[in-house]
Amino acid sequence: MRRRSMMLGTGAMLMGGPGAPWAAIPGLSAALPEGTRDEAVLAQLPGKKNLIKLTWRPPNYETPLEAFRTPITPNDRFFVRYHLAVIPEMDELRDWSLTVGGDAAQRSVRLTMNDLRSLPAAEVVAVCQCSGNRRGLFSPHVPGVEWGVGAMGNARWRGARLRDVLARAGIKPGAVEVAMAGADGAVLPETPHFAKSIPLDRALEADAIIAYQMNGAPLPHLNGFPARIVIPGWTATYWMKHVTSLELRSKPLDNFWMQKAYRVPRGMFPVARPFATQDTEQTSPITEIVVNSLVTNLTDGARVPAAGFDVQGIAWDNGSGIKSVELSRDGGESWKPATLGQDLGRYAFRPWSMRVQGAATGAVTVMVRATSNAGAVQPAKLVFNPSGYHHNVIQTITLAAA
Ligand SMILES: Nc1nc2c(c(=O)[nH]1)N[C@H]1C(S)=C(S)[C@@H](COP(=O)(O)O)O[C@H]1N2
Ligand SMILES: [Mo]
Repeated sequence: MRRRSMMLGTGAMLMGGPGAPWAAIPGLSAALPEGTRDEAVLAQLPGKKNLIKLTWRPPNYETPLEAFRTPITPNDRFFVRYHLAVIPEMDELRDWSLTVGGDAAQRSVRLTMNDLRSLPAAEVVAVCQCSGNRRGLFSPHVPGVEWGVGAMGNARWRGARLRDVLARAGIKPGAVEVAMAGADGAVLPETPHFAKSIPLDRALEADAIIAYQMNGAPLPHLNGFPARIVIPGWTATYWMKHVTSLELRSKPLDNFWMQKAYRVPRGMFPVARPFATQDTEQTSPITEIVVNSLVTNLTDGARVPAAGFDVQGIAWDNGSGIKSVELSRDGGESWKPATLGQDLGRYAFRPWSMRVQGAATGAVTVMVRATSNAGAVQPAKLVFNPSGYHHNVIQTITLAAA
């Protein structure tokens, strides 16, 4: 497959019309670094409606708050994140095939899209969330893409099971990881190609898929057309887009993206099942999503009627599912349960809502915290880590009641 740069040039940018100043982007947090706020604009990538542009090359665009009012995030509002700037065009991607091999494979095979579609289809509704979602809200600020709250989305993914695809190649005893690489690449040959690995046992679970559909449609170009990996409950760094190779490995993958990036201090974020082949004494690879929630109908400073108003939002975790969402109006002294909405599956956004009544006029502070079925609860204080991952501190918004 030839590699050439996608033309996200001035033409595409002009389609978005003039940029809006940050204050005009509803829900964009005042806590973001000043430079990020100043430069953030609403813009349209090809095939997308307005997203919040953070960087253009490579494209890093997040979903505006209003698109989270439905528990399924529409394809044309779904965030876009790339590490490297050379993204193949659609006509090149239509020639797609997938090679499956590696030193722990019995043979090397190549699958076309027809092969993939001939395997039994599996479906899962799951949150795709960047490890660095909300990094821009870290205090003190840390380097990296300064995401607000929208480096995530929830979709219904449909595709073939990874284990059925791996079975085509045959798995040798001694296989420990499956490495994945995509069709996008770097401008400079020195830059390490983006490749990631997952533990073999996670790859063999029934919900790990190679998706060719998102919300009933082919994957959008910039969300991984024609096929991407979906590892429900794990952060999106493992959700390889435009996936073109799978490698069964008898040894852990030791590239930059595994050994240096996407790591958290060991023990800081407990997980149900460790990714043991990638642990060091000091750090672990980031894996499972932490429990989190987001208010979607109100933002800091919003005017509300003192007589009564609704607070609505979503909550999600690593797949244990959401047990409860609670609101506090007294700084966290007492909590009242919100009503949970439609359950789209344990890996999905869970909508919730609560009617607040009898607020005094003036400033009303509302805190929201979610608890998972596994018993994890959002922390009162940010769990600081140098790469700015797993931001899930309890959200506090102050409203103006009149
Ligand atoms: N091929 C490829 N896949 C990738 C990436 C990438 O840069 N290239 N980035 C990963 C990261 S870090 C994230 S957060 C998600 C973003 O998925 P999206 O762009 O569909 O929202 O894709 C993942 N898969
Ligand atoms: Mo990410």
